[in-house]
Amino acid sequence: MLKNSNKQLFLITGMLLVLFLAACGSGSDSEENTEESSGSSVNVGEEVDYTITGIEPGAGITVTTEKAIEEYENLDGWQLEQSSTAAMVTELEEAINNEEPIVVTGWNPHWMFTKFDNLKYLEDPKGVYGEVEEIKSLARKGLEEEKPNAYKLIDQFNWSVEDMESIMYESSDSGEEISAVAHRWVEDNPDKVSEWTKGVEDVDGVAIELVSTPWDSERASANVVAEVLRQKGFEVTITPVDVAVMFEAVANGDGDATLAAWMPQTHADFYEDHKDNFVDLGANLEGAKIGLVVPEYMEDVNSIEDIQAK
Ligand code: PBE
Repeated sequence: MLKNSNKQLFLITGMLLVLFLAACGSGSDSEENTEESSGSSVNVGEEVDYTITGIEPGAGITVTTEKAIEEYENLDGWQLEQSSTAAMVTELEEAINNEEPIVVTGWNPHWMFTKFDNLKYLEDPKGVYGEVEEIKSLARKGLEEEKPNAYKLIDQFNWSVEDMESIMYESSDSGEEISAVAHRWVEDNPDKVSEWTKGVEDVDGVAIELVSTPWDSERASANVVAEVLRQKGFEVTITPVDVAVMFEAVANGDGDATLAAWMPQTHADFYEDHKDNFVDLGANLEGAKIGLVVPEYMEDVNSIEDIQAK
């Protein structure tokens, strides 16, 4: 009996504590809100510790963000926290759940804009991140002569942001592997697939290596094209590597092709370094984008220039 009433007491104290803390929390929240709405200087920089939450060190958007920090005077003293896309998304989710400020590196196609429907790109008056990006296919020199059917198929591969995102959403939603979802996408989209395979002859076990990057967008495209190549009789390997290694591999012939070159801004430096040593097959997707992204509740921050210097 005594035990039970003790438990109850704990329970009641616990509940009171939760209520008390919740009241404190909402109190400080509304204080913040009044400060913001009264237009007084809420220093977002200070609140986020002058840190942009970024992704992997090997990403093009990481290089581009380092450039932005150099070019925008108001980003003086800011740093880019580099970790992984998964860690960045987790931090973004936590910030959104607490309505706290956060500045992240973001891009489309990606499911982050569906999962969080309150994100906005910051204006970029200096154009560091560019307007729109396209994703290009690059082939190694000699591929056209040596494996003409693979070259033709890769050259004809072309799809939309919505196509790519549908695979990314489905996989992030269900937890199913991108390769499995991509496989199904190929079954469900015979019209697109037949455009890509027009004039492509079947082969018997010719090996082909696609070099790619490890992001979901690129896993989607690589797996879709790999599946179509396999249906044509190719033995396909997908090798996910850093952006720098991907460009090197296509340039020195270690890999046959990539479907993952983001241009004209994201991978500009890598492209420039190697452009004499690969064949540019043009865009396979148009309408991609990269930039700095914040939640919409950061109402006073609409442009990169609205961020305060340290
Ligand atoms: N991304 C997604 C990559 C390309 C694909 C924007 C994170 C990057 O290199 O930054």
